[in-house]
Amino acid sequence: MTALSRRGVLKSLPLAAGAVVAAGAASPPAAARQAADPPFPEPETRSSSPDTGRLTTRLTVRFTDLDVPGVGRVSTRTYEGTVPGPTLRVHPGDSLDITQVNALPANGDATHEEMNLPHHFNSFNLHTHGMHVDPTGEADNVFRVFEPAAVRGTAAGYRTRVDVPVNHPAGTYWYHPHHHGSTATQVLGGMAGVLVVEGDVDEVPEIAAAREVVVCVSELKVSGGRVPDLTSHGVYDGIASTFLVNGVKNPVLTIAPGEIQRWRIVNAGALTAHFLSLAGQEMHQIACDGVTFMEPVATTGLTLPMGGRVDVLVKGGRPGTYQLTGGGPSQHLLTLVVTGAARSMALPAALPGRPPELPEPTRRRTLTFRSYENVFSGAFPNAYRILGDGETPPADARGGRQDTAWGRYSPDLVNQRVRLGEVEEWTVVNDSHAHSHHPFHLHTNHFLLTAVDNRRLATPIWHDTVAVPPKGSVTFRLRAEDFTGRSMLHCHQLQHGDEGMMQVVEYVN
Ligand SMILES: [Cu+2]
Repeated sequence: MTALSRRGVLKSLPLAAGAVVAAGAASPPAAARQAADPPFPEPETRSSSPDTGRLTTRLTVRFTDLDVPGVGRVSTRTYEGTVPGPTLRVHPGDSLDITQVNALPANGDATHEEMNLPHHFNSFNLHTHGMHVDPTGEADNVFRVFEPAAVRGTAAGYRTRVDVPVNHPAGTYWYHPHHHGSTATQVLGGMAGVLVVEGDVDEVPEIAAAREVVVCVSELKVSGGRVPDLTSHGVYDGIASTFLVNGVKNPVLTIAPGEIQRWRIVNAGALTAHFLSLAGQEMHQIACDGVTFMEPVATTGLTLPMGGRVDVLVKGGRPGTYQLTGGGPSQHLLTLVVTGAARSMALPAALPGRPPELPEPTRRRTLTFRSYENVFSGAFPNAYRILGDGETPPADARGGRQDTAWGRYSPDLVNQRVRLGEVEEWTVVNDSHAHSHHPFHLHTNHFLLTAVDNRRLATPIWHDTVAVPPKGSVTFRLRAEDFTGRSMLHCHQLQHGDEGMMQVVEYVN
């Protein structure tokens, strides 16, 4: 096993050792095995102080030379020199206080005229994906721009302060840059990290007894020792994605027969959805997008769109070697080796979940993801748009210009205004051609998915990101709460987002 970051592996040692101890009656063979094999790689962890309830940390972004397994030496933008960045752990009621230093060089493209053409690949900001927190000011505000220190003339960092509400769901979230125009480029270079909110679900005895494993799936686009900037629409077309789990290609994890592990799986990719499968082993989903279910749900496969997370309990079955597969059956993300003395661990019967219920909606809206191909001249010939209520797109977009008003994203334009407390029903339609996936992501509030392609779910599911099937639709209920101000909704195929599939949503009282 080759580590993407030497530092990451060193930091992972105490974690792995702790997991063995926490497992209690680990049999001698299991302990010996842990000592002999390289530990499963985990990102460095930074936790809030139990005394102050504060996680004060620094995330420096710079070009870093990494040895990417199976690819070779790559110069790419990273958080703290690692892919993924450190895992941040907080509790409900805590404060996150992050200082980001932008140690990237000045942007080569000094000016840009059109907001919806990718640009300024060395500017960023910070999004706490999925968290129900303030989207304004110095909090989860994706309208901010963190310029390179070289341009700004000071090495002082940009500060992000996020107060986690005391009733925030405990679960798996993540952070990544969200500067419109450079998000795809930066995430495809590995800028992403896991954010864990610890809480009630972790205290369920069966879950507390289970070894916890972070599975952060990165998607890198590497060519010629670098991750190309998104300077033309097709720049990534000929480059196969490199998928890494915690910075390592197909790392090996061990589990005993009968042992239960709790995996926090994050799709930290920009372009590829995963269809997770762990053939031959039991998998029980306990949370989606950070929100815990009412009870575990046995599953044989899960769709994990870009930006989505699932928490699952995996139960070791017959000894042998198994694969967690992703983009397709041949896409091995992680190797699970079932070995050692059998253990007897139980699944929880009930979970402290959020009930999948909202009252009848009093307002409805429909949004449509639409792509117009070859309508512009230049490096970005396609238009990616979200069309809202009452908007009539041109019958033929051909000949349209970048500055047409239809569905055009502008940070100064509010596309959707949502009143706090009001229950709405939204239908998001994907009318793009058959292979175009558009994951819908809403910032600040979770929504309750009730139907896919007009077929009602037996049990609705809370999401912040959901795959909208090609030529299909999703329907959900939304009740925005607690936070007013301008926020975002967009396609989480991040290249589409950077090319305009993005809207401003304003939460109002
Ligand atoms: Cu899209």
